[in-house]
Amino acid sequence: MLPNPLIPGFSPDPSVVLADGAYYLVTSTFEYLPGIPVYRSTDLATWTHIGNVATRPEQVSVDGVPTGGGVWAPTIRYRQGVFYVIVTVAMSPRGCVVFTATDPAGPWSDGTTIDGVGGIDPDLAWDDDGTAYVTFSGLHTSGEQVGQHLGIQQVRVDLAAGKALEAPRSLWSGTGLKFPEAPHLYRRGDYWYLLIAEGGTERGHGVSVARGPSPEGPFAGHPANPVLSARSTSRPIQNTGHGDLVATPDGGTALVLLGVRPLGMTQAFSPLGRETFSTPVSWADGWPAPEPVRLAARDGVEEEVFDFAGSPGLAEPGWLAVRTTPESVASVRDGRLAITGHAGLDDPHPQFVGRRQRHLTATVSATVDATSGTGGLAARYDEKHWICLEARGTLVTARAQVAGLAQSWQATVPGGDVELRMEMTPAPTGFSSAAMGGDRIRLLAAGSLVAELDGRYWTAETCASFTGRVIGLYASAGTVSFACFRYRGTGA
Ligand code: 6LW
Repeated sequence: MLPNPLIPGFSPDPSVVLADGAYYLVTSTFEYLPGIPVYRSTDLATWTHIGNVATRPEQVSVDGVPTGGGVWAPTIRYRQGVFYVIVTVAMSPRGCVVFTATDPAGPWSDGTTIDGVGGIDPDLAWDDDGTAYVTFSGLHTSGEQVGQHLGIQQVRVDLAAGKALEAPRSLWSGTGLKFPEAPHLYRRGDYWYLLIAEGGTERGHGVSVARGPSPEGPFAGHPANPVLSARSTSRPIQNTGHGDLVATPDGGTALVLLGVRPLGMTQAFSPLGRETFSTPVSWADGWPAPEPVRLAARDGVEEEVFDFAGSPGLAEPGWLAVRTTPESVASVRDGRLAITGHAGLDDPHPQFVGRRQRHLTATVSATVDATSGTGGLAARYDEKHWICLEARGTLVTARAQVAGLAQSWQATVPGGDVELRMEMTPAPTGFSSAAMGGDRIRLLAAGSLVAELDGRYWTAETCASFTGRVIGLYASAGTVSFACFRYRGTGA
C-alpha cells in the first residue's frame, strides 16, 4: 500500500503522469510563488520535489490576483519527449496557459495562453492522429451568471498558436451534483474515459466517470457514480475527489487525488488544508472502481534545518512567497537570511517566506535577531488568518488574527538572537474534546510559553481556503535577520 498522504501539506488538485519509467506529479499553488511544484518518483511511494513550473513571476502573473485566485488545478502530460503542464491562472490576465519542458525539473517555458477556453481545470489529451484536446470545466465568464458552471466542455486546440479551433462543445455534466470539474481524459482499450470531480471540493466531493467511443464522446456515465466519495462517512480522509489515474509499477491502476484530514467530531477542521492522497483502482466491466482512501502514515521523524550559511538555502524548491518569489523577499547576507519589511502580515504582499506544514505534529523554530527591525516566525493561511511570534528588540509579541479580528500577548527576551518556536499537535479525539477539533498551537519565545491557541481558526474550513498552512519567516519593518529555520514533523 502506498503511503497516505502521498504528498502531505498544502498540495491540492494533483495531476500525475508516467514518462519513461518515472512519475511526475504537480499541484495547485494559487497566489504563491514559485508556482506548481513538480514531484518525481520511480515507485509512486517516495517523492522528491525536483523543481517548480513557474519560477519566473511573468509565467503566471499572480501579483494582483485576489486570495484564492491564481494557479488552479494543473494537468501534467507527456508526449514525444516533451512535458506539458496546462493550467488556469484564475483572475489573472494569463488565463488558460500551457507550459512545456524537456526536463520536468525545469526550466519550463514562458507559457502560451490558449484563447477560447472559458473555464477552469483544463486537461490535455491527444488522439492517434495528434489532434490536441483541451477538456475543461466550463464557466459563465460574464453576465449575471458569471462563475456558474456549464458542465464539462471541450475544444480542439492549436497548442503552438495558442487558440481553440472551435467553440466549446459540452461533453457531460456528471450526475447533477454541484460543480462538475477537474476533468481528465484517457484512452483504455476500446473506450475513452472521462473522469471528473463533482459535489464541490468540501465534504460532498466525489469522483465520477463516463466513457465513450472517441475523445469527443458521446459519453455515458457509470450507473453507480460517484465511483468514489467519502461524504457522510466517518473515514479519516474526507473531501476525496479531483483525481487523476495512472498505471502502477505492478501493472495496476492508482487514483491520485485530493483529500483532507479533518480533526474533531462532526464539526472537524483540517489544519494542513487540501493534501494529495492515492488509492488503488480495480477495473470491473470496463469501469474503474477506486477503493476508499485509507490513511497510511509514514513512520518516523522528518527534520529540515536551514542555517542559510550553506546551500541550498532559499534555492531549495519548497520555499514559498506570496504573490512574488522568495528571492525577491529574502536574501542571504553574512550567512544569515535577511528580510526587510515594509508591510504587515495583513497586507496582500507581506515580506514572508515559508514552507508547507506537512505533519499534524510539527515543531517549527527560527533563530531571530530583531535589533534593527520587527519580524519573526509566522504561520499563515492568508492575509486575514495568521499567527506569529513577532520580535522587536527585546520584546516578543505573539499575535493571532482570524477574519481581521486580532489578539496579542507579550513577553520580554534578552537582546540579540532569540529562538521563536511554534509547536502544533492534534487536539485529542473523543467526546470530551468534541468542542475542540483541529490542533493546538503553542507559541514560545526563548523557551517560554507566550500563548497557546486553538488551531481550528487556522484550518481550511475556518479560513474557507483552497490553500494550506504555510509557516516561515517575515519582517514587517526594518531588517530582521535569521540564523536558522528548523522544521521537525512526526508521523503523518
Ligand atoms: C479547482 C477545482 C477544485 O479548480 O478546487 O477540488 C478548485 N477541486 O477543481 C481550486 O483548487
